[in-house]
Amino acid sequence: PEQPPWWTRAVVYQIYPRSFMDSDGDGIGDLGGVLQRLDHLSDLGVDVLWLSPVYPSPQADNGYDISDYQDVDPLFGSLAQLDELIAELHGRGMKLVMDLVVNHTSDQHPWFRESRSSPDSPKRDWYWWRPPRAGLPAGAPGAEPTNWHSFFSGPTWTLDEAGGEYFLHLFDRRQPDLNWENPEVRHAVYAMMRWWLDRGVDGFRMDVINLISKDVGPDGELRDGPPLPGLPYGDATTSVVCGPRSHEFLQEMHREVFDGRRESLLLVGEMPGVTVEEARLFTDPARAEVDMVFQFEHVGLDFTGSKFSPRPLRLTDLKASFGRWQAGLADVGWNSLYWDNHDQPRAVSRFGDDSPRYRRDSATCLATLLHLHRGTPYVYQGEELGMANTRFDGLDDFRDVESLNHHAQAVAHGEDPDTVLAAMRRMSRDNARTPVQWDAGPTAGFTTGTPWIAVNPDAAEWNAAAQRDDPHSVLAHHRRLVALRHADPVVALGDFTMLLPHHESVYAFTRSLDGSTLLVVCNVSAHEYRLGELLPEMGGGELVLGNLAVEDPAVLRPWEARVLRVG
Ligand code: ISL
Repeated sequence: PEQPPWWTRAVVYQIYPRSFMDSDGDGIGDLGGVLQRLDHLSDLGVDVLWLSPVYPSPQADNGYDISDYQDVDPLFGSLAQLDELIAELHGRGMKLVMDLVVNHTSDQHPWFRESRSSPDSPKRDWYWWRPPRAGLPAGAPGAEPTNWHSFFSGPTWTLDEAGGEYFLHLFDRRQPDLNWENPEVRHAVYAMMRWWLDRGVDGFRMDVINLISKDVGPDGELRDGPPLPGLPYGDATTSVVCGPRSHEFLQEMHREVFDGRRESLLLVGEMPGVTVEEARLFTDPARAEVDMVFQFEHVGLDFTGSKFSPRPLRLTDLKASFGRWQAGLADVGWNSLYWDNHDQPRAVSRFGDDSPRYRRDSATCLATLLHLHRGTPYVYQGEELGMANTRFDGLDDFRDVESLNHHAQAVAHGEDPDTVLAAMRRMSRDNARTPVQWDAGPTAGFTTGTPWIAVNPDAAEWNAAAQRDDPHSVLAHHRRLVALRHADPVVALGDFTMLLPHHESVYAFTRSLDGSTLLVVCNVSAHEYRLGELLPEMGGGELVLGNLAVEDPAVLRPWEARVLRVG
């Protein structure tokens, strides 16, 4: 029988370089810092490093606005250091996955500068240029070519005064969308990707890759989306999420870039709004598109409409969602598993309990729950330390373009500034972007200078140095989870069966392979439960891994998680 792919047994660690480790004292993390901290990754046992963008960039969106795809920004170091990183990782048996941001470039990319220079530019059609809406003068209210609302607030169109036309940007106006309909664009991207693979990188995390195909009519027309309540805009997603040529483009990319070297690579597509049915198609190995996708359903359960309208998560909703994804990709395709990344608030604050009493226990409980699902787990820097949301006193403490744009738009539309700020404190991406807490020093050991965003005030207590040799720490628990996946094929490959789908606090499931079964029981609450009452048929079992010392095997304590061998 065919060997399962290597990444079924792998754990990926994400580095957001700006916030990981600063080696030169400018307050911004860099590749030198990553190179200094590779022992932390080896110690954790992870297999792959996914590095968020380090390419030259004006940093309007912290590097997700790229002005040169084939170099390293001096802010982060040099190409030589990247080569060193590849060699160091390979020497330690780890792989490097680069971020691939090709739905859009920076507005400072030479391609866009040239495209913008004139309607007759040979690169004009590399981006989406459109005249004002029929009958309206350029710049008039509502004259944008479509009514689409940007992911980062405001319209998705900005007028270029000089040329009199609008260009499309699904994100910030400094991130114009590339026109993937144009084969020259696609082949330029493929050539760049081959260049990176030839340099030794082991794959790509493809940023918003399910937005590259826009639903464009035969004459180039783009259509308005359904109105968004309370906003003068319409919903762009119906026209841009998993558009008509998404699969075709990814298959073409596969043929052009990955053929002959696919087995050793990791290809993960980040796909906001993707459904489980679409994900099955994207990750079916026979179709040769990507290995797995990042989906967003489970991180969309604790708000209504916009992420800045938060509400509490119901555990039963989480089970229903994860359960459908586990079932939907059981026989075909593969899941990626994550709580945290650089776009999400910290999981221990969001889904756990970051009060002193339960912070360690809820962080380890959530980690166990996630890592024991079927799929490839992703650990985001600091998650393995139980890093939590930070304190934002006022607007000045925020850095992120999404948060700042949202604040400007919401306040302009008459929302109460205090309410807007309260939602930002809870949901802002900046919660994930505070410096990694290495030690109890004044800047948490992150920099000798002034950090670009304030260190979380809890760093004196919550840091890597304090946890490294403590077997009870969140860090030690993550180490055990990674080791378990490596050691036990049931964790990597076993079938998933959800138990207790309607229980509001206890998350339980089994994983089975070749007659061997693991039972996973996680108490996602501060109440106590009697195991015998919950799962009477599942008595006994040998404890394979747990997050608390078991005092009474019959009692599941607050935030306790157990993995038991029951067959
Ligand atoms: O962050 C989000 C929700 O708060 C998402 O809407 C996010 O913008 C979306 O998932 C796309 O994310 C990716 O592309 C963005 C970039 O800002 C993100 O950091 C990146 O992960 C544009 O490149």
